[in-house]
Amino acid sequence: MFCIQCEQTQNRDNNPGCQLSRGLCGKEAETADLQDLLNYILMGISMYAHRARALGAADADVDHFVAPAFFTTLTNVNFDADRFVELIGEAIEVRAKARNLYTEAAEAAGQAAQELHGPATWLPTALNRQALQAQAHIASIAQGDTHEDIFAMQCLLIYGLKGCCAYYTHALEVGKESEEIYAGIHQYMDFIASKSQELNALIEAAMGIGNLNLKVMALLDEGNTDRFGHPVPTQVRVTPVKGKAILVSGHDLQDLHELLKQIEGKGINIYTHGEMLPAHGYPELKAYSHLVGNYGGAWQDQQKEFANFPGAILMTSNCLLNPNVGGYQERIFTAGPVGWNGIGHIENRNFAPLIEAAVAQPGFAEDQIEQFVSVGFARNSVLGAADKVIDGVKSGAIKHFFLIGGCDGAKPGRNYFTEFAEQTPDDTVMLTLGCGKFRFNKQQHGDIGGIPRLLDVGQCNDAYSAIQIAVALADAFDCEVNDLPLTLIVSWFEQKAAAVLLSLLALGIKNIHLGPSLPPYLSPTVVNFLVETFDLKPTGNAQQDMEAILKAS
Ligand code: SF4
Ligand code: SF3
Repeated sequence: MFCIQCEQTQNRDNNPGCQLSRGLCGKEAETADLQDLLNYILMGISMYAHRARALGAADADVDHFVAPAFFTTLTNVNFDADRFVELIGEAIEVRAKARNLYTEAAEAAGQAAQELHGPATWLPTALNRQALQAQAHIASIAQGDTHEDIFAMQCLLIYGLKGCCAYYTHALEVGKESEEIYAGIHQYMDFIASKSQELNALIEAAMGIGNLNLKVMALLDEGNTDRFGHPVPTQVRVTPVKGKAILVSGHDLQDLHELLKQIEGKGINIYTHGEMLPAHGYPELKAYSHLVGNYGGAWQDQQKEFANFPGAILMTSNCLLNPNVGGYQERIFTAGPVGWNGIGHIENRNFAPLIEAAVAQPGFAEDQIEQFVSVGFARNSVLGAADKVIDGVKSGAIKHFFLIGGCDGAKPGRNYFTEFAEQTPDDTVMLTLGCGKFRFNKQQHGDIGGIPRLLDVGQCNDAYSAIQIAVALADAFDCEVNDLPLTLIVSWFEQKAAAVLLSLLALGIKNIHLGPSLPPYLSPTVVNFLVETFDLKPTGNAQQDMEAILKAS
């Protein structure tokens, strides 16, 4: 096992990477190895699909397979070794289809098909856990003695593309797909498989993945808003009400919608958890009266919070932790890309087992005192109040904007983000998104002339919405985004955040403060490049950073 994809990766004697019997996230070495093999074969699929597309040939089965399969290997998504054996078997079949597609397209074009190797041809000796694990070394990212800068860039590409594929999977779930995105995914998978040693080509590909991810997030935004309407400012109850209950976590709004429909009239209340909180702002979702509130905070606290939740739980995407620790393994269910060995998995959005588990639980015995947080400040509602915001800036009532958001995690250094939010002066506005917001979204931040000082833009993918807000403000002030009184304070944890970071960099956004630490796979040279080219800053001390930002603005 060697896995270095997330912020909490182990670090022994300055040697980063989880490489013992289990990663810090709970992923067993065997599962990590099987994930490497799956990723390897996915690259093989794309090697053929990319070449076939250049000859005008595409196949829906091939295209549809890669992104959702890649998603299963993100941090805190799927821990089920058997599921990866199945996926590897399916991937081998899809690769054969992609190979035929390419061979036939080359033949039709009167060309000789290229002989491809490595991920394009590798086959296991047998399709079982033991045989696969014995051969997994060929697919390890740590394989070979790659120079540290090349290794850093290869990691950035793989993890950025993983995040992008995860968002694309969400877009597919809300009925959006795009030829351009399929082509881009295959192109960059193929590029990664080529193991380029050219630093400039690798940097160019990183920016390409950033741009691709921007288009994916735009597509997902379109899918969510077409289906559920544009989010509107909404007060969300964060204390329980009496009755049977289901908790829905993760990012998949379609899962929540289906469940809301299936549960109608059954007397069960639904609560959102973690990244599902922004769902309350969507008109088509908030219309359901049994979507009663939000429960708990960010993903890292789930073992305690789920243990105390007196109902059933649905995990629609990342971030899942070991459900056996809190003793709620009988009443938690996974869906879509998520999995844990022995935990019930919902197939085809048939939520009957989840509903049954909720009915068997006691539910909340009584109403607790009402408390609320606000959501629904995505691009449409913020830009609807743009005149007010622009006047606020012109009159000097709003001195600065901060975007404080991204992924949360368990490390103590993450207090930085809590402290930073607490120290924002009263004449500044905070935009937030991702699960990092739970560090400060229940505090009272007040308002500036009716504009709330904390505006919850949405999930991490709603970085797209935040970018649109920034671009519109820049237009209004006839300047560049980098010239706005705006500072981005980004917390990263997993690969979706890597994709968002690449998108921000590809847009040329400078002066991003990134923490709580820099990605462990980056080499000093690559970090220097990012610092010099993009003015990227590692987060330091909240008070000192705040002083420096306000002094410079
Ligand atoms: Fe380690 Fe993170 Fe990989 Fe889990 S996902 S094995 S914690 S690096
Ligand atoms: Fe959080 Fe996992 Fe990333 Fe979507 S739920 S921001 S960490």
